[in-house]
Amino acid sequence: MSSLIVCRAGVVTPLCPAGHLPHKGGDRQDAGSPLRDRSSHAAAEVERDAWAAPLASLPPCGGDARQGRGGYGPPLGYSPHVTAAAIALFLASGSLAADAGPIAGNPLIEIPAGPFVFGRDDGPENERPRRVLEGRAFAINRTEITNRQYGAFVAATGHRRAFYADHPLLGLADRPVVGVSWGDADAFCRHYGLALPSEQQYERAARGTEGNAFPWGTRSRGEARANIGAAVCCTGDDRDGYPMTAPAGSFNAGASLEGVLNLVGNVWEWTRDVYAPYIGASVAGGRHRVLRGGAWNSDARHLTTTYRLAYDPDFRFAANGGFRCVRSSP
Ligand SMILES: [Ca+2]
Ligand SMILES: [Ca+2]
Repeated sequence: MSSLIVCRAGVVTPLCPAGHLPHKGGDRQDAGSPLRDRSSHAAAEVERDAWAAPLASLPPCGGDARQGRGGYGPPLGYSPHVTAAAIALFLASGSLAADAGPIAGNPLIEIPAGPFVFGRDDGPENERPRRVLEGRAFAINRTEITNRQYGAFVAATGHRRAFYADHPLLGLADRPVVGVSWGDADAFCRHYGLALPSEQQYERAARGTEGNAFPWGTRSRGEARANIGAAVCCTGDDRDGYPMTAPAGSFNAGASLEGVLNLVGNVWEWTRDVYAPYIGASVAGGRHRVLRGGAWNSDARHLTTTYRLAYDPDFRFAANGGFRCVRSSP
């Protein structure tokens, strides 16, 4: 029997059997929750940002794939920019500081050591303060982990499948995997000898060294730079060509300084960090993990390199949350 997931105020949509509802109050009141000590208005804003939100546009789970494809069709502008062959050529040319890494089709991009800006003073309270940190070198997947890559992991390990593996659009091989808990994502990365990125690693990869607001620089997005949602949270918007997830290799125009894709937009990405304010509060008892970067149904407030979304690590029914992995220096 299906349960109901509240999308946003006044919108209730039947979706899938779900053991959890995101952001429903009590379970977010631990020491690590951003709702603590915030105004009710701020809390309501976070409530609406639940990344299970856009479900009014989803067909029923497990529906007929052909019927679903026919109903949605390839989004206009569907044109994956990067193929495996293109990546191989790129790597062979030596023009990209990367190696093929352990995940087929998803090279690891080298991020050099050095100072970088972390946090900011001109945004939400939980993004403060702005600091300059000395970063260690690491390498990060060029793209979000795709359904094809997650499926190979499932086949090799017997790990449970992604919740939307059979979805006619979200489950396409080249799209970022969604419907994975923090534990699923962590298990994937560990299987390949990698880890989920820390918040600091995410910001260094996404902001460059100068603390840019976006992977492509300081100016707000253009439609060619990221897969984003409507102006008002929380629905998809196909003006960028994609009403839901886009191929993980798309939006080259939005690449980071080192060439990492979709660090803002497409799907939120799990980090390994437990949510806590950067300063001034104990982390004892915190259990929510931080997601970064916004998604295909996010509005502009969440599509930055600094927005921090604390989330239930056990929730695996969201249609717009995925991840990528990093290899840290020893
Ligand atoms: Ca879009
Ligand atoms: Ca992303």
